[in-house]
Amino acid sequence: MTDTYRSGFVAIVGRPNVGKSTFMNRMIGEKIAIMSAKAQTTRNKIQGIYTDENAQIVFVDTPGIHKPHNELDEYMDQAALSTFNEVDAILFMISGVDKKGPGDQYIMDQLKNVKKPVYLVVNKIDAIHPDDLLPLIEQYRHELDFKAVYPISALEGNNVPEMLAELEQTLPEGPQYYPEDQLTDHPEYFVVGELIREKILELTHEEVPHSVAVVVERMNERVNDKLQIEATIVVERDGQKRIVIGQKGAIIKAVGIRSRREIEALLGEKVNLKLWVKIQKNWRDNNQYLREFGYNK
Ligand code: GDP
Ligand code: K
Ligand code: MG
Repeated sequence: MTDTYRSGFVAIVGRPNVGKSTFMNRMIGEKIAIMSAKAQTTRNKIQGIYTDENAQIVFVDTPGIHKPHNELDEYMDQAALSTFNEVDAILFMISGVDKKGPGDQYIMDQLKNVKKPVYLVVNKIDAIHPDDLLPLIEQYRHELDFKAVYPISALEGNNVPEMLAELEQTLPEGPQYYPEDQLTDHPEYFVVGELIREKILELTHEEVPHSVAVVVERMNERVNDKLQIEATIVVERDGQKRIVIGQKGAIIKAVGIRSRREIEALLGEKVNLKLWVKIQKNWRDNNQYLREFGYNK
């Protein structure tokens, strides 16, 4: 393990059937992929979380990018673009066995306006002739300046570890947003945290960035048949704290009410939810703080 732990959000985009789900399942394992399907935010769906000793990559889906052309196009394009500009990197996946189609082109056209690094991932190389690879890549590369190009096979795994290793190196220094053991042993901690985070994003109208973290601290005691859940919302700046709390606590109260309803539905029992908001400047870099808040690193 290296000194610097890295973490970040990576958007994975591509038209249907290029192999996005296959790729996620290979890296994350079915259990977590299925579980996190419940953990949707309004704009971004967490597809899966990859964690190793050096880095954590949170893969997000971008709903707008898959929409067909209609009167909502402009709005959806804007939503997708704002997502793209919030993540740390974008994987644009194409299929090596298919010609470039309108679906691929549509996505690439949107990516032209994005300032974050875009990687071209050519999937299904197990099924193509090597001579066909370069001409295909050129069709994309002459239109967009990719940070790197990775030919992979999501199905068989070729080049996937190499791609991950390079991707990790481009991520910023940061904590394990999601504790690895809780993901596997206590998925409900993670799902509950994500539900709360989703409500924050919903109610703050995108003013609070993805760096907001929700740490579920306790969730095992029952008082009067109500499960006691305590969670801390961690933000980096005073302004973000004010937004999350809202006028006379209106936002945090609404976050609590909406979250509790969904958590009760999810867990099938009555819940008493307590929320705190804490500011930790540059908390992503502060290891002492992360230990206090239950992160592993
Ligand atoms: P998605 O719609 O982008 O999520 O694509 P899927 O992951 O559902 O994959 C679509 C189809 O492509 C499925 O039949 C997969 O088995 C197949 N597929 C995905 N990755 C690969 C690959 O690396 N090689 C080959 N030969 N087929 C693949
Ligand atoms: K599919
Ligand atoms: Mg899929």
